[in-house]
Amino acid sequence: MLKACIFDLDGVLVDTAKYHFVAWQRLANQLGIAFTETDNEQLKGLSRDASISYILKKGNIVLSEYDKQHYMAMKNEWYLALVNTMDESEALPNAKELLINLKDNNIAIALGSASKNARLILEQTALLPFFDSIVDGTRTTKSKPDPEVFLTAANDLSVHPKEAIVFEDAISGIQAANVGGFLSLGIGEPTVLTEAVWVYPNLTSLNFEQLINLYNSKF
Ligand code: B16
Ligand code: MG
Repeated sequence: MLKACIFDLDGVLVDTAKYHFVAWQRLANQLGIAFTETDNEQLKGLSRDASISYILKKGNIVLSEYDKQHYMAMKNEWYLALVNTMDESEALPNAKELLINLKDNNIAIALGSASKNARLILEQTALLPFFDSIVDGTRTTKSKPDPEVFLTAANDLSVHPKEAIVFEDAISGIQAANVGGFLSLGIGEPTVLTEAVWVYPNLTSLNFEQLINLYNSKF
């Protein structure tokens, strides 16, 4: 029986990638490294630490751990200034409606995100009250494709992975869901998210009834 839905944040419920892009590009430029939209795509779903490592590698720059932490903190300050301008209108289409619809039908709801800023973003976009569990970058030690983030969420909700659908926009997130034994629903391009059980371009056509039908079709 479908008991829970676990949502990734960036790329599924909100589009914070555009703010990450501005902040990472500012940092990269300061270090004399070019940073394009294509680079930004590569960072989707990666942790902050893995993201700066990608940029430094691109620029052939080696930094001490101290300097790395300093630059990461600087990037995060710039990013947070943008996040603080977010409001309800930045929840992606049908995100709030779907969460309400799932809640009305007693489906438990969790967040499974790599972001250490997840709670603030949910607050800004007024989505926080819908979540029974929030598993973010402050609660995990292993990055996707490790299933830790989703397994922790399932544990919080006292459900078995088989009883939950994971909504993800990143390849690594889909892999994490699959490895953890969840049913994965990709948000994006079927040609990119080839390992997802189902792929939808966004949340707009999804509702409780349809998710139940999709879920039941697998058992
Ligand atoms: P922060 P998700 C991820 O969010 C983003 O996709 C990724 O680009 C970002 O580097 C990561 O969060 C860490 O974010 O710097 O806020 O801790 O897709 O897992 O919700
Ligand atoms: Mg994402």
